[in-house]
Amino acid sequence: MNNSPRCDIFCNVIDNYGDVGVSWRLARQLANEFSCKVRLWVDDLQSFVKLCPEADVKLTVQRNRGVEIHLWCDTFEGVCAADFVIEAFACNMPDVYLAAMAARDKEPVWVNLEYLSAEAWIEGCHKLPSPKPPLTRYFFFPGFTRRTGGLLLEHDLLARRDEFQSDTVQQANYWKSLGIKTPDARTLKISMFAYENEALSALFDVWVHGCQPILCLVPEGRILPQVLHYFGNCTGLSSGVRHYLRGNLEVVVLSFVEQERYDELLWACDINFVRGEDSCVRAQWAGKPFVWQIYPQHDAVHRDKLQAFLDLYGRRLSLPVVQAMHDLWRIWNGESGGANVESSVCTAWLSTLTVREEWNEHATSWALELSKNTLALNLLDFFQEIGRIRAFEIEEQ
Ligand code: TRH
Repeated sequence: MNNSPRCDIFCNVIDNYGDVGVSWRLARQLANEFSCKVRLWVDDLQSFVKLCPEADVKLTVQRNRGVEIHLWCDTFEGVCAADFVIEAFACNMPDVYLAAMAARDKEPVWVNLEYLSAEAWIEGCHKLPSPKPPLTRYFFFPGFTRRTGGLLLEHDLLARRDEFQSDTVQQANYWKSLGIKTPDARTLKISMFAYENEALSALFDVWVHGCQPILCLVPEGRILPQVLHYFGNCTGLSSGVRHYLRGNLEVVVLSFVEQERYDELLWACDINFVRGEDSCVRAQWAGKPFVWQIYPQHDAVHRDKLQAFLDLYGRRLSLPVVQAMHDLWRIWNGESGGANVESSVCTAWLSTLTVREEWNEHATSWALELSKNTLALNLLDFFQEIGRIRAFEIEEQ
């Protein structure tokens, strides 16, 4: 892109990996696909290094994948503000930096990149200005419809996904890299990236006693203690791979991998359990059925968000698929409505298996449709749009 802007992205890590995950993905894309000079200011390098293991937690400034990564510390003395400033998730920009923005001859374009939601109201708030004299900040909402900012998608991701999914050699190499022999065709492959979850042991019970072999791949993380507890806290080590077997269920624990490699796990599995924001989007790009554990919020607003997504995603699905999906997702999000979790999980899971073919087809077309509206491109278009409006206003004066 000609005249690519210099971009600063600010990220305050609250907990988990979603905030830094989105910021890092966006930073890489702006730098590598649009030739922007990008600085990512992040206040927690310990979390960052999980996604980018080559990074060094001791360095306050470093370069990786074409991005300049800065530890966001208290002093911003002498800093020059960029042309395009992206504040991730209303993270409260430092005063010194705001002063540097105000001191520029040409006011930077400043957006607050919001959390992802499928709720209808975001269409009305997307791109709205919020004056912060002498500056103006704009709300920018990622989303699933054309009237929102869209989703983060690398230009070649779907092509790489298709190549992987149609190439048995790549898949065999992938399983080998995990230290696992290629699962046979009968085995249902499931990835499970999740928070603590009350329904886990009931779901595992169904899988243990089911008639189809299940390989469940669990990246290290918050659900792991529950998984280990289910298997009696034994070490489960065999040839360097942590795996557990009971009945028809085999669980393999995976190390947390760098961000670019997580996609392969989603592509290789038949059903993906994901959580938060970024992994949920990646599961949609994988074009496979998925089960979303939404990030729980104190005031329970996440329930409306979950429902809004279910409504949107389910619009073109037949009633049995919608029903199966709703039931399973609700249980997985702690909303079994007081019903016995064991029996509801069992019913919901069996229904899911019967509708899998239609869900699979929908997941593929859904990904294709979403791919027409991408966040990084929309952000850059918005940068240009504001530039044009401001130039026009100056001419008019
Ligand atoms: O970590 P999360 O639970 O993040 C959450 C949400 O984003 C939530 O909206 C936010 O408010 C909260 O944090 C503070 O889930 P998420 O969003 O899926 O982020 C996980 C990131 O980790 C994602 O970028 C994918 C990446 N990842 C890897 O890089 N390697 C791995 O092995 C795995 C399992 C994930």
